[in-house]
Amino acid sequence: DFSSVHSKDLLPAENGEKVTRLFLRELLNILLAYINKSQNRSSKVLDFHYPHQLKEGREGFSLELPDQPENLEQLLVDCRDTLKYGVKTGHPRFFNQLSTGLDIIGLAGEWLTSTANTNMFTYEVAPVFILMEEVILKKMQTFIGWSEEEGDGIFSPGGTMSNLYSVLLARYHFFPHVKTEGMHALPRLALFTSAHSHYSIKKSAVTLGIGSENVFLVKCDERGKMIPAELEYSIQTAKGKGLFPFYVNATAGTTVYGAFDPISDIADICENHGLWLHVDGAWGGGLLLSERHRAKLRGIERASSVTWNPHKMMCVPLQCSAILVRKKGLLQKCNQLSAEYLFQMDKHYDTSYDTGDKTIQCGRHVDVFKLWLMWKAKGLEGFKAQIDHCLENAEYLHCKLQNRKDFQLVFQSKPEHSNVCFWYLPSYVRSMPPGTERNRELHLAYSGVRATTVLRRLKGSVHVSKVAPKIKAKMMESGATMVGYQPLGDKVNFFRCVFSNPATQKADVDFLVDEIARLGSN
Ligand code: ABU
Repeated sequence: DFSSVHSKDLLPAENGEKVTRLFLRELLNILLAYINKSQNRSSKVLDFHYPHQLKEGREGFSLELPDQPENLEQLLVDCRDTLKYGVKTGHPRFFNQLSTGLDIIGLAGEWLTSTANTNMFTYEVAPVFILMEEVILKKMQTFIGWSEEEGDGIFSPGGTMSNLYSVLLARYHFFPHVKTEGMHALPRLALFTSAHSHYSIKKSAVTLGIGSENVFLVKCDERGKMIPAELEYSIQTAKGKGLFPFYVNATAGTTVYGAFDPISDIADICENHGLWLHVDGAWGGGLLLSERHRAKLRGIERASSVTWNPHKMMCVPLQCSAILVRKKGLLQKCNQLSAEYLFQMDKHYDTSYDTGDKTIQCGRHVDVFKLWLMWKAKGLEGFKAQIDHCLENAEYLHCKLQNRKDFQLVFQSKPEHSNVCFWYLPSYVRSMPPGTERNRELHLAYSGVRATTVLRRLKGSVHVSKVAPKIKAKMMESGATMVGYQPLGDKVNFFRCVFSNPATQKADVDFLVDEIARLGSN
């Protein structure tokens, strides 16, 4: 019972060791119970509450901040509640995000990292972690295919930030004086990325003062891959308008379709025009570790920079994202400001290990240790096996949906990554023969256009409008599974199932399909 104990009684309080141990053990019990529940298929993925319900503190869970210290018993209750109302992203039936799963070694790594509570800016305060980062980044560069003499990088707070680094570096590479003179000294820059690429490329242009209108969204084929001829056309168009093309992003594993842009063909175009080629492999980079799948990234070794998020396909606990740069020294030159209080040049060790000045941050979380520890625990073989397993699950779902009359795949071809995109078919759509008329009805049912007409025709069926959002709402309220949906281009809302959790088995895939069908037909 911790009801008469407060945080002031914990270490560094005198004689605080025993109560500290007891408190942390109790917390550990809470976390272990949560971990067990996360892996237990009979427990829910989430216990959904609307924001006002959580804010009201209806079930005794208060978000309000007190003036007086609360006792440790209350803090343990708060910890339990925080987990209770959260989403179990490690549950084998959580398919909602690209980053899922709960790796126990990764978790141990994160605990150690928090306990060490150090900062990644200098060797002085993070000697072991800095060296681990060097080892891991080198390993990743080897899988990209850069030579021994090439390669640099840094862990950053997520794929969007890693992509931001790529645009920043490309701009600096062509216009080093931007660092001192700013954007006014530059021509109007243009960058190119596919219509299916992640919005972070456009956000980078916004953040860096390049402007969203100067981002050219290159057309994709039906499968979501950038069409090289369209890239060439976009570059010519930009030049014709007097813009200065400097950067192309090729995506290895698009967020929704999981498509891989043809990197080699794009690299040829970049070479011809002298452009920086970035590969956003935030999602697909992990496939480099798999013998079965790495050919999908053919040509990546020709990139000037690569984003790779081990917190996605490699199941490393959030966050763990790397920006890898082919040209050594560029990160440092681009970002270095040599703050004298931190990066003293007269230190008694090799100050190139004070990697913090390569970054646009000052303080930097240790993201590398959990990955390093997981690599030790699994070896390359372990990562390969888990990645192959996730893609097998996607193939299984794809194959299963091909044989179901109540589902329609968004594209028929086999998944390239672990994304499977599909519609659930309302019964009246299902009964129609495939073709234009059926597609039109599907569109109406999902988009909610003419909902009342459809409603009259269907006499109150749930499928009258916006099918996916309605199924998703019911799914979250029942809490047994979670999968995302979105529209894309001319495609009305469809489900996107992604697999990155090695704990997911075929029976979980069966469960998801049956659950969507159950919720859709009720
Ligand atoms: N940064 C992309 C993450 C998107 C997703 O998890 O669906």
